[in-house]
Amino acid sequence: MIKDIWFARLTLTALAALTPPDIEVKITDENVEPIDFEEDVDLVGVTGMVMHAPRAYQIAQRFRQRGIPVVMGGPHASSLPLEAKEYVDAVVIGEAENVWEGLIEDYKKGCLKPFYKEDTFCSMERLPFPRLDLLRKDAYMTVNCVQTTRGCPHQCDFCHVTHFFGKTYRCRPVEEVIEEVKRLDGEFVVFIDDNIAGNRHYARELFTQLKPLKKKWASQASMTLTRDPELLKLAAESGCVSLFIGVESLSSENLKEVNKAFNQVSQFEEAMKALHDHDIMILAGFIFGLDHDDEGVFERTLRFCERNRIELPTFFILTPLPGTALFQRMESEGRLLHKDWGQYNGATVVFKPRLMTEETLQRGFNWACKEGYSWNSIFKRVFHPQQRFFTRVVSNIAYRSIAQRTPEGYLPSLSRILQKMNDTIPLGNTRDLIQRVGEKITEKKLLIGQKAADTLKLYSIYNERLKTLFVRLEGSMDREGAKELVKRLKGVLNVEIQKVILDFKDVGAFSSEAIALLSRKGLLQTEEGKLWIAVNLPGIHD
Ligand code: B12
Ligand code: SF4
Repeated sequence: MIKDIWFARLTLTALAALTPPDIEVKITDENVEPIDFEEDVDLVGVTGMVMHAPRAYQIAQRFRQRGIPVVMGGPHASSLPLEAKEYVDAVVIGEAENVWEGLIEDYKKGCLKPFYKEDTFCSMERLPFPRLDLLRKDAYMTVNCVQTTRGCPHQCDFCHVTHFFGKTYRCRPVEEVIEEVKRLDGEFVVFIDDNIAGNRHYARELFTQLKPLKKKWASQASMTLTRDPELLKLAAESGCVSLFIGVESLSSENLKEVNKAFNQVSQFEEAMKALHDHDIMILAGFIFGLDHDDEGVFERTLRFCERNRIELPTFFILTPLPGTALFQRMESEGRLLHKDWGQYNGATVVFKPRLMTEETLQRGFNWACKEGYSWNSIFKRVFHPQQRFFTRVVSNIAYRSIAQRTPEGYLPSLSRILQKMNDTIPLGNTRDLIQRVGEKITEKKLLIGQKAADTLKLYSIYNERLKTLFVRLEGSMDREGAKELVKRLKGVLNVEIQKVILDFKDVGAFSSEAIALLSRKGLLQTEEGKLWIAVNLPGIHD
């Protein structure tokens, strides 16, 4: 038997609980056991995410060949019901709670309809407790899965949840959740919610009532929870030992573009610290391949995880799932490589990235998965005095065994260079700085203040497709700063980079020596076609 390191799926146990008691139900989870295609059954239900669609259709075909009708539901069938209908007898679009009994009645009468869909979301009150008795308990890390809420108040571009469960955040009555938790064996529970802290008031009540049960629990939450010290403390006191947090990207531009600007990059380090201060283990999700990701993203992200001792980093390749805003955008831009759903698994490139090639994205992702679970990286992330040190090491070993199966990857050659390029250059002499002239001069002065007066920050991004390095400069520049800049830029010049664009817009002050040096080295050229192109060049006055 295959042992699933994950927790059991709630989908089919929830569906079994909705089934009238006079009907015998059997659950087969192909993650942990093979399907018996010869089994004597009357009706087959299949579920699956997008990546499971090809397999779900094969399974349906095998049973239908024997004349057994098949019903399909879940994220994929709900997003593409017409496609699913070609392979099955009936499709349940969306939640099953309000349609499943009716469907069974129709089946008994021999008149299954092609589609079942309720226009409203179901009530979260009095949901029957999932039929955990139908699962092979020894096959999972735990079968204690409970759902407290559905939907999410946010609407991230790449996420399927809001489209599927609605923007309205629906909560089960706390007392019903508590009753369900009380009935579970063992001390550990997984709340499979997408965002357990999506409603502060509800979460407060839930955590308060969980406290006396003395259970330990894990779940998912958005980063907003880390900005609420009172709620975070309560979560920890109620038994929270680990949280999956969708960090997604270290670039504000990326986060803005995918409608996740509520994740504030400047607060990430603090957020991770807040979780650790409560001894909450962090499972952080990162997406590679967003439109502002260049070749440096893999190493940058992994080093962030190591610096912040993120216990279990999980890397995904951006995947446009049908039904999401991202899918529509990618499709309208002609960037989808194919619609072979089996490859829409978060580990395979299925679209054209903007700043790098498909191959670089795939190899860089593979590198991050493997390197992230190398002993060296595990050591950096978990080796610090912590109460649950043992759990952290054991979980890393389990993740490492999965990471080892990732195909070989490599770090793109420019990655290291890009990290170096992005380092801040400290200024030695700020006395001779000359303020830049421009409409935003006063604003700029305030913005730069004393902080930027003694540094020059470099933000560079490489477009592998255009073979161009874009460098945005921010702060102020003296002769030493300019010298260091020239040194770094010359260092990046290699066959791969064909053009460097320097953007001076956010440089608030220069020394005249710095300008002279840049000009002498040929870095202030503005003509197209040159190797170096300077934009937003400084006008200065003394
Ligand atoms: C817990 C969870 C996990 C767990 C366990 C997976 C599982 N299947 O339980 C883990 C952490 C392993 C996981 C991993 C992944 N997950 Co996940 N996961 C979830 C989560 C949060 C809850 C699933 C759940 O139990 N829901 C509760 C049940 C009751 O709801 P339900 O499954 O939708 O079922 C209802 C209806 O859909 C319907 N129904 C469903 N199936 C059927 C079948 C029939 C016959 C009928 C009649 C009705 C019916 O009836 C049910 C009751 O109403 C969902 C988000 C969500 N809120 O659903 C994401 C979600 C399912 N995951 C998602 C993704 C993308 C993944 C990953 C691919 C991520 C990645 N890139 O690696 C991996 C895949 C791993 C794998 N190999 O399967 C996406 C799927 C999107 C899509 N369109 O395919 C979701 C929707 C989240 C999202 N952000 O978009 N996941
Ligand atoms: S916060 Fe998480 S669950 Fe909510 S929409 Fe964004 S990605 Fe989806």
